Amino acid sequence: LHADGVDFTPWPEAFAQRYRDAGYWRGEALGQILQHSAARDPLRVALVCGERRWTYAMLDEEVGRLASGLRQRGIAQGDRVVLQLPNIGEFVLLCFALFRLGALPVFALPAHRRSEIAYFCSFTNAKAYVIADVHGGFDYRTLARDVLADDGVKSAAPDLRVIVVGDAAEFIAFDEVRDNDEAPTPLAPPAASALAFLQLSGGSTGRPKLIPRTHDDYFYSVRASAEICGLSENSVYLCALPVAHNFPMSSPGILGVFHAGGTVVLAPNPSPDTVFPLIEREGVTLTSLVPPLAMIWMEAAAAQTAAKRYDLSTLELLQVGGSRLSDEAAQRVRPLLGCTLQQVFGMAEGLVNYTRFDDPEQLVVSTQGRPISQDDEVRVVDDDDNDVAPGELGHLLTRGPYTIRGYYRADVHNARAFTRDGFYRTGDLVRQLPSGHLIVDGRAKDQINRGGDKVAAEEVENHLLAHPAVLDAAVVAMPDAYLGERSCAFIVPRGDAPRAMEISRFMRERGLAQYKVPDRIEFVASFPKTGVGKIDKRALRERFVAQPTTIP
Ligand code: J2J
Repeated sequence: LHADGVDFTPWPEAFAQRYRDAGYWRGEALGQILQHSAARDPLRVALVCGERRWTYAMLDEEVGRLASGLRQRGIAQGDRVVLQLPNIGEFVLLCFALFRLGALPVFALPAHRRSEIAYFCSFTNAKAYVIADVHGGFDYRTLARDVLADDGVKSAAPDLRVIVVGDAAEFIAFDEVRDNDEAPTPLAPPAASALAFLQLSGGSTGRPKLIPRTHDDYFYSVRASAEICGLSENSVYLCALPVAHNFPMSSPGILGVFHAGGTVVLAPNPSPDTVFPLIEREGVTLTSLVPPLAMIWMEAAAAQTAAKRYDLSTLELLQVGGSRLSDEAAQRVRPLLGCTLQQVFGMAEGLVNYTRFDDPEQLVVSTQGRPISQDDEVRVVDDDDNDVAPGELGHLLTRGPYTIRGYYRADVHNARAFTRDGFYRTGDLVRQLPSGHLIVDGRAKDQINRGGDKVAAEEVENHLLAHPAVLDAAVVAMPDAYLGERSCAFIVPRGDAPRAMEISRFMRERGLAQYKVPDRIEFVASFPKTGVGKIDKRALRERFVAQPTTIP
C-alpha cells in the first residue's frame, strides 16, 4: 500500500454532505447502470461489435459470470487491473465485471507500450493485465512478455496475471475466465463512495498521473451528461474514439447511453470508410470526435458521390472535444454532416463543459460550453491566484461534485496541482462569458495537445535525456494545420549531433507510445533562457509561429 495507506484525497465531509443532499451522489455503484437498464428493457440491444450483438439481459448475465470468474481467480474488491483493449465488446464486459466486483480498472490506451504499461502495473501493484492478442498489426502478447520481465513489475506486481482476448498463447484465455456454474455466486456490491477506477491524466510531469474516480462522483457526471445531451432508449451511440478515454466513456459516452437504455455501437477505427457504413447500418444518432477526425469526416461527407453515398441522415448530434475546434470548422458541421454540433471541453480529472441545444448558434461555434453542474465552481485567475476581471484571460481553477481533490498516490504533486482549498489547477487558459460559457485560449501546463492526444513534455524529455548523445532537451508544441499541434524536440547534443532518425528509433526502443515520439527534432547549440535561467520554451515555440508546418 501507499506509505500512509491513503490512495486518494476524499472530499471534505461538508462538501460530500452537500453533494449527497443535492441529489448528485446517490449511493449507487457504476455496475448498477447495466442492472437498471436490464431490468427495465431486457431485450433491447445494448451493444454492437461487428456482427456480434448483446441485449441488456445478455450483457447483464455475461457480466455476472465474468465478475464471478474473476473473483475465483483471486481478483478482489479494491484490486487494480490494467485494461488495455481496443474497441471490442470484451472491453465493456470486463469494465462492468470489474465495477460489479469492486476491482479497479486502470484504463490504458491501445497506443501504450512497455514504458507506460510497466509503469501502470508497478505503480498500482496490479493483479492483472488484460490485452487483445493482436490489434492494428501489433502483438500485445509480446508487450505482455516484456512487461512481465520488467524489474519494477516483478517487485511491485509479483503476481500479475495476463488475460488475453483471442489466442492466449501461454497466458489466461478470456473465454476461460467466465464462471459457467448454473447460478454464479452473487457478489457484494462495492460502496458507492469507494474508488471505481483509475483514469489517465494528460499530464505535464515526468510520469503519467492516475486519476481516482469514485462510483458516486462519476455516476453523477454520467447521469447529468446523458440528460444534457437528451439521451433516451432510442439513442444509438457510435464509439469511434478509443473507448477507454474519458470522453467516449462518460461525456455522456457509452456509460451515458447504457444509463439511458440506448445502444452502443463500437467502431474498430474512426475512419470514414469504417464508420459511414456503420452509421447507415445501425441508424447511429450521436457520436463524439476530436477536431482532426471531425474535419476528416466533413471532408469525406462532402466528397461522397451519388454513386456511392452512405446515408448519414440518422445522425442528430456530433460532439467535438479533446482539443480546440476552430470556429471555421465548427460552422461547417451542420452544412456538411447535417447534424447539430456540441462542443465539449472536459478533462478526466472531472469538470466537463457542454454547449447546450438551446444556446444561440454564435455560442455553439465559438465557445467550448459551460459546466454540467450548478455546483461546479469555476475560477479564472492570474499567476497569483487572484480573480481576473470578468471576460479576461486567466488560469482555470475548478472544484465540484465530480472533480477530484487529488491524484492517486501523488502527495507531492498534489500540493502543486491543487490549491489549498481544493481547486484543481487545470493548466488551461480560458475566458468566461457572462453566460458562464468558457473559451479555451491557450495552456499554461507543459503539454502538447496532439489533436486530443496529450503529451507531457517532461516525460518525453526524460526519455531523450537517457540517450548518451543528448546533453539537454526541450519538447514544445508547434502549430499544425491538421492536428492543431505537433511536438518538436529541441536537443543540445553532447559532441556531434546524432541523426534525428536515431533519436526516434531510440524513443521507440524505450517502449514509448508512438504519439509521444517527437514529430520533429532540431539540434541547437544552446537554449534561450528566461531571466531566472530556465529554458525559455515560449521563445522556442515562437520559432514556429512565423511558418506553421505540416508534416505528413
Ligand atoms: C480545448 N481544449 C480541450 C476543448 C479538452 C470530454 C471531452 C474531452 C475530454 C478530454 C474529456 C477541449 N477545447 N473542447 O475527458 O470527458 C483539453 C484541455 C483539458 C484537457 C483534458 C471529456 N477538451 N481539452 O480531453 O483528460 O487542455 O480529457 O484540460 O484527455 O484537454 O484532457 P483529457
